[in-house]
Amino acid sequence: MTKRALITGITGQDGSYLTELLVGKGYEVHGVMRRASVFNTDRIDHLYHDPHLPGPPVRLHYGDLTDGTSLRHILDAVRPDEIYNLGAQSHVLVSFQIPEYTADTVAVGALRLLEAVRDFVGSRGGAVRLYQAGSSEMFGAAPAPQSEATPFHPRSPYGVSKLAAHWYGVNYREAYGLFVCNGILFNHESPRRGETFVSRKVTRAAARIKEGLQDKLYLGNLEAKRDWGFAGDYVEAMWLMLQQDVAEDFVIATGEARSVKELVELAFAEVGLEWSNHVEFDPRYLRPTEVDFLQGDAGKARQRLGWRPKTGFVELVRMMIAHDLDLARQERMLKGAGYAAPPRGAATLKQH
Ligand code: NAP
Ligand code: F7E
Repeated sequence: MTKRALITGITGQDGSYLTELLVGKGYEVHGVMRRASVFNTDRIDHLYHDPHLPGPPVRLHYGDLTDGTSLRHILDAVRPDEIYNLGAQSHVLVSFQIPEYTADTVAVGALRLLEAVRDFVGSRGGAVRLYQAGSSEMFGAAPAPQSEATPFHPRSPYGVSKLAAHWYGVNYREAYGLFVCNGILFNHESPRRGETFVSRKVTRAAARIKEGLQDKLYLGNLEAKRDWGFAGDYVEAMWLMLQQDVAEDFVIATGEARSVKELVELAFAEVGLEWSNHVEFDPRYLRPTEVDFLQGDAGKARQRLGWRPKTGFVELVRMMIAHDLDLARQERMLKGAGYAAPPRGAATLKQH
């Protein structure tokens, strides 16, 4: 029997890698997509295609985590075996600017989905397994290294909302016996990472500066430390969690922490530039409360899931730089040929 998966946030970084993984495993994949005024499927265009033609079984459904009715309709239509709740307003600094919306998507959105799943399981008698995308931001100010046993101390509306979603998951597991796994994932990046997260902002800028398309990169706090892994490795852990006999929560991390400054040094060195000639401080990128030091202990995932990261920090940064150099070169060539518009995904001089 072909397994059916439903992914919220399928158009995001993790959604695209998870779709690739599940299609490769023979799943029929359904995704919840938000309506936008422009196409927002860049990351999955290579997987999604005209449903009238043969090809990978990927289907998209309009819906939103702020709209419980849409989630219920999609559950009824898809009847999934596994659900991956990846949809979120996932930017920490932006969560200080739109805290209510962040809570509505991240915290109440998870609750809406759990309620819909509870009713779906109750009325249809089906077994559904749910993965909830939790975050190391829930640890916030808790001392490193952080594991499943570390008490939470979130430092942003995003972190607080993710923590509420985490506890909703635990509660629905205990109260109703739902199969819910909370993944507590530390930062994971890739060439598909959103351009306003620090890793991609840095690799994109280093590449564009190298190609003469910009001169400066404006950043906030360079001292914060993060445990950065590769998104492609992390989606495998999500899938593994749902294949266990018992639903549990797992920390997923590399166990190595680097500062933002180390990331910047490495990225600029990769393109043969001295970072200090190009990087400037802009207080706009500081957070009202910062998370200083995240370093995960993924020992439980190693033992129970047999999961370990395959991609190291240096390899990750090289992969991202190589991708962003390609984009920057395309942009430079187009400009040289008199085209004003940059290629899709190459973005503009704007720094968010
Ligand atoms: P991302 O690239 O920002 O993708 C977020 C996805 O959620 C996008 O598909 C987005 O749609 C969708 N979305 C936003 N608001 C929504 C709403 N109201 N209803 C339905 N969908 C909505 O995030 P990511 O890096 O792939 O992360 C995936 C999940 O893991 C998120 O929940 C994130 O908070 C969590 N997480 C990420 C990391 C990390 O380091 N990447 C670490 C821990 C946890 P659009 O494409 O239309 O914007
Ligand atoms: O910031 C510092 C910033 O925005 C990392 C999300 O995926 O991972 C991500 O959240 C660090 C912070 O990621 C800039 O202050 C300096 O200390 O790349 P980030 P994040 O906040 O760690 C967690 C696990 C998630 O769950 C989230 O969804 O870099 N920093 N200067 C900067 N950060 C940004 N974005 N931009 C700067 O200019």
